[in-house]
Amino acid sequence: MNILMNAWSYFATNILQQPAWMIGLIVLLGYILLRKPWYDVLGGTIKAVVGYMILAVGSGGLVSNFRPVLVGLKERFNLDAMVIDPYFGQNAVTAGVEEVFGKSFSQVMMLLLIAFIVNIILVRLRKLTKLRSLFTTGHVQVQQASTAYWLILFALPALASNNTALLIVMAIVLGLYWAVGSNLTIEPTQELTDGAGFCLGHQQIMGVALFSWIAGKMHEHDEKRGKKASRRIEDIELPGFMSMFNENMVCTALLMTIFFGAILLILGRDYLIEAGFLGENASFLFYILTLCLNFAVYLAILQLGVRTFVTELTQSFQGIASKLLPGSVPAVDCAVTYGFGSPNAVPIGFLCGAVGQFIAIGILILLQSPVLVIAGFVPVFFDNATIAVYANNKGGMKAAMILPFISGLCQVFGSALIAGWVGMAAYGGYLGMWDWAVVWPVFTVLMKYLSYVGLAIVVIALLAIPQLQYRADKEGYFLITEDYEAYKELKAKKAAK
Ligand code: ASC
Repeated sequence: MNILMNAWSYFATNILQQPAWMIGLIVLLGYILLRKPWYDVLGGTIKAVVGYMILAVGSGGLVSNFRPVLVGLKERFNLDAMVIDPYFGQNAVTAGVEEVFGKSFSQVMMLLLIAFIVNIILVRLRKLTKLRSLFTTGHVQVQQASTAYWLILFALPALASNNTALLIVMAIVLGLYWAVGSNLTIEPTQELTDGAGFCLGHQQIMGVALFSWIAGKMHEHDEKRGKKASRRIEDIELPGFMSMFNENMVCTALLMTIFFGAILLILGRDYLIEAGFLGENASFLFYILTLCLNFAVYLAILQLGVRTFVTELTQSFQGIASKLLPGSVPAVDCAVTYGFGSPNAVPIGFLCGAVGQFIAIGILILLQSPVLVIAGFVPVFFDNATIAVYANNKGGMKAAMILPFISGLCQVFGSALIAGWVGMAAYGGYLGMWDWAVVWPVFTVLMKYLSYVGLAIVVIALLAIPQLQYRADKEGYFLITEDYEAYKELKAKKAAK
């Protein structure tokens, strides 16, 4: 048993929680199953790992540069507020779970393992479950396991006395959420990427499914009225001086300079020097310009990373999909989608989401809410940019603006309500991503008030979702992951009828 635990812990720390190595392992396994020559296996694996590492440089650079700017608002104005951000959320769980529930954080790692196995089993039984996707983003899965651990323990305290039952119940709910949520993103992701063969395994997967659906409906509605508003961002040629916004780097650099420039001005030179952001004699102007243009730099790096590893992942996964987990696709980080669709959807979604979040925070302040929220960079950027990429693809520019704005409102209000209620706000942070601000609070309410009946409702509802998806399109449902070209032909034939 000890050897097994050690092996698991080695695997979890070095591979599962390091998405670059997890993707590397998948590519390695996939190419071996495809019986590729050893040099193709090695070459493909290296490209996949390096590509993912490049992606991580991009997304990590964004997070480490821009998170302190947003969190600075809390310090600068001495606010007693919680930060909505996955890392602050995880810290809150680490700090509080022992004090509040008398449980140690190490259980979260057990939960991660069992929930991961649940995900694999559900996909393996796809004929029955109709589930087709495997989560591969371990760093995100740890954050989710932490939060789920707290929420479920809060909702079903009777389980606390029996560790085995507790972990099994939690792993079923969490593993089901991973499998069902990522499965919901398959159709919009295949459409966005023209069949790249992956879907989303992140923190806004149900949000992406919902908003993609709404964006599609908005598009239908506009088309019926012959409106132009639903054109995609990439199809809009801006006239005159505005045409510079057609170029993604210029667009990102300008929009971010306006947005973060304003926040940096509000923080003020004195604060930035005091907090160690800015040297005593450094130029404030060039500090702002450099920092803000770095946004465009990191986004460019991120897109390069995506281009480097996506083809390897797509090709090698056919090995896994043909031999180990038939008809399945990997569920990957949301940043991967920024290499597809309109690159300008990314800054636009971020800005609209930020406006939503700031308005919601303003309302919390006006209402003298007991829980105040500080926007965290990860939810405000990665959720809303992702939602915009999908919304733009299905519904055009208007959807890519309105839906992230609504998402921003949801993130703040939902997080304030749930984190205040379950007691995480007192530990300074909450995960804050869309699904965890909206979907998981609903799960928690059901389980808290209806106890095991609520738990049963959550599990049955999750199991029912892929069944309903399958019923809606029996012919295309598995075809879309197995043979995307054939799927497109099928769709075209249906549309012609
Ligand atoms: C998260 C998280 C990150 C980012 C990253 C986006 O939820 O924890 O580090 O989003 O995955 O690429």
